[in-house]
Amino acid sequence: MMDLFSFDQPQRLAIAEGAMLLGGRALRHEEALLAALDTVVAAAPFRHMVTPGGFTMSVAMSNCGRVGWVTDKGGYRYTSEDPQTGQPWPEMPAVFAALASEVAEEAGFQGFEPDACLINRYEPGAKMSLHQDKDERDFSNPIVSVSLGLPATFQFGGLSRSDKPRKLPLQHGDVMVWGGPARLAFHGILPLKEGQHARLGRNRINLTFRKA
Ligand code: MD6
Ligand code: FE
Repeated sequence: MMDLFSFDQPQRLAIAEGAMLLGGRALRHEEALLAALDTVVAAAPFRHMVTPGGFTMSVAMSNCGRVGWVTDKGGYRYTSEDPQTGQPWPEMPAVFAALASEVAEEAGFQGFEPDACLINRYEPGAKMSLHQDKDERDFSNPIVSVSLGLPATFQFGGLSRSDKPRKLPLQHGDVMVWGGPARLAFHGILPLKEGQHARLGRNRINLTFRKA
């Protein structure tokens, strides 16, 4: 049988104008990505941030890169320091930056140089409600999103919150590139199902690369 998500020829799925799923695209870098991830979260540990409305998020977060995305009672924003340690966010590992830039190009977005990588950790039950990524300065840059660990169901909606979202399964190693007319689409993650992943145990990790 043909390997659907082979390393050489990842399955490319057009989700919408400007949004593409490259199935298994990160698998060839699996070991390097996981090692770099360990280094980053040793310096900037996962924490549950609070929304401006006062709710503690079920997803635990960290960041690396020149700036990192944070939320607290003061709002959503990018900061150059980790508010928890007072230190600059860890540098973006070379393997992260290279993957994000290569995959963006494969999806038709040339010259993507992310300066922020938000790292999301989901345990079973954790979810991300429908939202738009709009805290960045320039929406001409795409977003590159790498899924690792337990599978999840991604919801992809339209430009209006009330547009009924499509459901899309995301697996370990899948990469989504998201820009152009899809850049401000509403999206979210349904509550993670219970499971065990060979490398990441009871976790799903998502790396979201952006130009802040
Ligand atoms: C997640 N991802 O996959 C959450 N945002 O855990 C996002 O919120 C996201 O995957 C913008 C573009 C791609 C994404
Ligand atoms: Fe998002």
